[in-house]
Amino acid sequence: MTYDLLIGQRLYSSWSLRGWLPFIVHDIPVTVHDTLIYGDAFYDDVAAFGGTTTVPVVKTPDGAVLTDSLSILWHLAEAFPDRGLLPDAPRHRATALNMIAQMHAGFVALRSACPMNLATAWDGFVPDNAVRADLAKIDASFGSALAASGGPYLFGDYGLVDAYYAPVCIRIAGYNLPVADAVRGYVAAQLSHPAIQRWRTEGLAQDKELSQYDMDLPRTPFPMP
Ligand SMILES: N[C@@H](CCC(=O)N[C@@H](CS)C(=O)NCC(=O)O)C(=O)O
Repeated sequence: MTYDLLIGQRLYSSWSLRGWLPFIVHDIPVTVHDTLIYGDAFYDDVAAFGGTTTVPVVKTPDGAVLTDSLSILWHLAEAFPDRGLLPDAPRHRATALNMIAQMHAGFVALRSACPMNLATAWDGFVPDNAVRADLAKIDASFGSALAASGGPYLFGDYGLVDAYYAPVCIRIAGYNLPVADAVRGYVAAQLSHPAIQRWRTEGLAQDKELSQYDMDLPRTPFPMP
């Protein structure tokens, strides 16, 4: 009953992190396989795994191949309905699913201006209006979920929606983005989670820094709690 998961470099691959976290946090057996985004063998590795052109890719124990983080999470929520992957209350469950869909399809300005980078943080990043608009949406949706649940995660315990927004929290910390106090507290909780700590430790041990993710800004140590 073991899954296989193909992922890219841990310091940089935000979608890989989204696919990996649910297995680790919810104790779902998985064998992790590594490839290198920007590496010469990347597309061959993905194709050999049964994927298309991106990571993460999951092979289920019965042989289905899931080629998108959204289908991976969707499948896991169906396959493990009793592990708290989604909130129990139907209204909160619906809101969590909506937040996951918004992340999958949106936050384009934030994603392109602030690539996920766990190797370093950057000093003096100035968000433009489009990034500020994304941050305002985050303040609103995180703020209302945290106010209703009481935290520490969006709907109380760590679930799929937290996994999906973990790279956003890494961006908020790494670019010192202006967010509401409640969101800053949630970012600290995310970065303190043992699975996130493990992901970064494994990334630092594994990766060479990728120049593709360099910013024209002074570096500062990544503010890991
Ligand atoms: N919609 C996809 C996006 C996956 C994605 O863009 N992954 C990046 C790595 S973070 C990738 O594989 N990039 C390689 C490429 O696009 O050539 C998902 O949710 O899984």
